[in-house]
Order: sequence, then structure tokens, then C-alpha cells
Amino acid sequence: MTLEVERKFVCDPEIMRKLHDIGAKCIGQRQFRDLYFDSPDFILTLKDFWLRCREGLWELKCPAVSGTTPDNDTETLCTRYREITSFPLIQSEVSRIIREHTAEGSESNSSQKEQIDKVAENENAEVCSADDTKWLNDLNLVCFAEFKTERCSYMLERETGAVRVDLDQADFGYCVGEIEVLVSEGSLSCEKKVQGKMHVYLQKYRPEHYAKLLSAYIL
Ligand code: V4E
Repeated sequence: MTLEVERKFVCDPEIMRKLHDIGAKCIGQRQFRDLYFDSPDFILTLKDFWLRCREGLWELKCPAVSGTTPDNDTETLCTRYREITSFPLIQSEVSRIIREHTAEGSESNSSQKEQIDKVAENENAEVCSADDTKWLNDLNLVCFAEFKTERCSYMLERETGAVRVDLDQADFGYCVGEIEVLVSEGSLSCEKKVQGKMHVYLQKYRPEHYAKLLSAYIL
């Protein structure tokens, strides 16, 4: 079976020359700043949900495949997430996750529950401002990671179709590449997992959060 997958790879100083040598064409370069949000006790990321604001645009990456285990190499090596970009849908999904978590435990009081419900009610709002931070406060979400990335994108024409390669240089000194390809399902199983920007960021700046995600097999 063939899968469309995104795979990260380590960038060495020669990577641009190597891409040029194999015929890859640079199709653009851009810079962006990412802000990631979670509750102080990591409710979202411990469930593998990643809430991001990139240059004013919101995105929620949700685990697309349930039941992922650390023994399943294909799942851990490939990025398979559902991406929600509609702001009202993001608000309703995030408030649902927080509400469910709150219902499981008894740590939240009734006024917190009311605030969560208010955000969920906004689900059908026609217009939402991307810089509206009130809903973040209502759900007690805080920014846990902020970094800039310089991204160079390349295209490589192959018989099987076009291959896209992104090279990301993060402002905290980490460089990672990502390639989007069609592969046969069995071909990914024994290769080494490459750390993404978030992995390195948390390891460096948020060791407590990083340790919790490692224990939960999220990273
Ligand atoms: C850590 C993480 C996520 C946040 C970062 O997502 P990523 O795709 O690395 O960021 P970026 O800047 O390339 O986003 P894009 O421009 O493609 O939208 S989302 C999911 N995770 C978890 C995760 C994981 N466990 N393993 C791997 C290999 N990647 C991500």
C-alpha cells in the first residue's frame, strides 16, 4: 500500500548544495513566528493536540490515528495529523478537550466550567478575530513556546510525481528538513526518528513539559 507521508530529516551544512545537485528547484523562502499554547498542566499536548498561532493564523493539529503506540514505527516516524484551520472550529474543539479533561478530574470550580462553556458557545460565530486572546484566558491557556523560523522550500520532479522539501532554520539554533513523498508502507520501519523543532525547543527551554511528553510517548 502507498502512503503520502511527511518525514523529517537532519540538515547538514551541505544540504542546499546536495538538493541543487539532484535537480531540486528553490520555489520560495519565508519567515514566520510561531506561538504554541497549552494549559499550565499540559492538557492539550499530553493528548497530542498542538494549538498554534502563526502570523495571526490559528491551527490545531490533532492526532489523526488513534491507538498510536511507541512500538509502531510507521506511526512514530511519520507525521499524521488532522489540521483544523477554522477559528470557530478550533475554539470548539479545544474547549471540548478542556471540558472533558475537567469533567474527568475535580480540580476545576464552577466559574471555570462556565468560562469553558462560553468559549464552546462561540462555535457558530461568523466572525472571529485571530488576535482575540480572551478565549485563551477563559480556557486558561498560556503560550509555552515562541520561536521564529526561516523556511526555504524546494521542488524536485520525479517519475512518481513532485516531491516537496522544506528546510527550516529555527532562531534557537536548530535546522531540520521535511520531505513530503509517496512511499510504500513497509519502507519506513527501521530508520531513525528525527527530532522536530518543538522537540528540541522543549528539551532546551521547557524540560518539565518535555519530560511529561516523553513519558506519555507523545514525543
Ligand atoms: C511537536 C508536534 C507538533 C508541533 C510542531 O509541528 P511540526 O510539524 O514539527 O511544525 P512545522 O513548523 O513543520 O509545521 P508546519 O509548517 O508543517 O505546519 S504537531 C505534532 N507534534 C508531535 C510530533 C511528533 N510526535 N513526532 C514528529 C516526528 N513530529 C511531530
